Amino acid sequence: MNDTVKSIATLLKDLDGILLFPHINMDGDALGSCTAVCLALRALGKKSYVMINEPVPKNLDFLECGCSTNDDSVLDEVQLALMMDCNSMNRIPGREHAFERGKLKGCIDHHMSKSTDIRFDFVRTEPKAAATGEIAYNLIKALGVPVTLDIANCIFTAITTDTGNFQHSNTTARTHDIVGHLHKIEGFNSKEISALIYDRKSKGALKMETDVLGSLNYYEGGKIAVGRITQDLLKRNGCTMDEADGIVPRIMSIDGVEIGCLLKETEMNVRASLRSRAYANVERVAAGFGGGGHILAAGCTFEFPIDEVEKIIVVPLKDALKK
Ligand SMILES: [Mn+2]
Repeated sequence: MNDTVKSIATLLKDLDGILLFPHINMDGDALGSCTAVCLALRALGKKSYVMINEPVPKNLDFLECGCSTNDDSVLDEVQLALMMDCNSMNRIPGREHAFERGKLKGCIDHHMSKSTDIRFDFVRTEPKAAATGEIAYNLIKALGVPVTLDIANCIFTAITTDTGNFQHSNTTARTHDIVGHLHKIEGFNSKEISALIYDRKSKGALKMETDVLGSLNYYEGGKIAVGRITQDLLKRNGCTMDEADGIVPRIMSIDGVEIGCLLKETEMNVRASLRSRAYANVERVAAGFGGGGHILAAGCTFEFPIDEVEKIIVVPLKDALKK
C-alpha cells in the first residue's frame, strides 16, 4: 500500500482534530515536517497539534510555532493520528495511547523499514525522498495552502538536517527544487535558519565533541571509526545528548572512514548511530539488532554496557565493508 499525496490531501480536507507524531529523539525532519503540516491544517481552520513528550532540542526551538503539546486532551476527538518520519509504535514511546485515539491512522515517511505493529488507514512512503519534509511540502501544496514563512522554515530545517546540509547522496534535483521555492517566500533567509540550527553550540558541547573525536577507536585500517558518548562525558561537560548532533558528520569527514559509528549511552540503554560514506549497508546492520533507517544512515539500541556494545557491533560492521 502506498497512497498518493493527492489522495491524502483529499482525505485531510474532510477531517478535523488531527494529532501529528514525530519520532522519539526528534530531529529537524521529524519535528519540522509535523509542524509544517500542523500549520497548514490550522490554515484550513482545523484543530491540529504536534504530540511530543520530551523537550525540543535547543537548536530546534524555533520549530514549535505554538503547535506542540504533551497533552492529547487538547482535542475532544482525534479523527486522525498521523505519524511522520517514522512508522512504528516503538518510535513513539509514551505516546501510544494518544496515537490509538485516532479514528484513522496514517503514516508519511521516507524510511525503508516497514511497520508491523500498526494497521494504518493510509501510508505514504518515499524511500527516495531526502527528508519527510519533501513529502510534507508536496502535501501542503496539494492541500492548496500558501507556504508561509513559518512553514518554509520548518521545511527547510527538515531538508537541511536530513541531507547533512545538502551533502548526503540523498540530495536530489527535487530537494533543490523545493528549497528553490522556499527562497521565493517573503522573508525567507536560509542563512538565518542555518545559523539557528548549526551555530548555537554551547562551549560544553564543543568540548564534548573534541573529547569524542580525540578518542575514536579505529578498525580495519581506519575504514571504521567508533566514538562513544557516556553519561559521565555529558555530565563533565554539562551537556545533553541532543547536543551531540554534529559529531557523526565530523567522524564521516575523516579521510578513509567508510563507516562511522557513534555509541550514545542514555540512562536506559545504548543507542548506536551508524553512517556509511558510499557503499556499506548499515541499515542491514541496524536491522540485525532490531533497528532501522536507510542504507547509508541507520540506528539501533542495546540493553547492555557500552563496552560490550562496541565489541558486538564491530563484528557486523566489518562484514558490511565486504559486501
Ligand atoms: Mn527523516
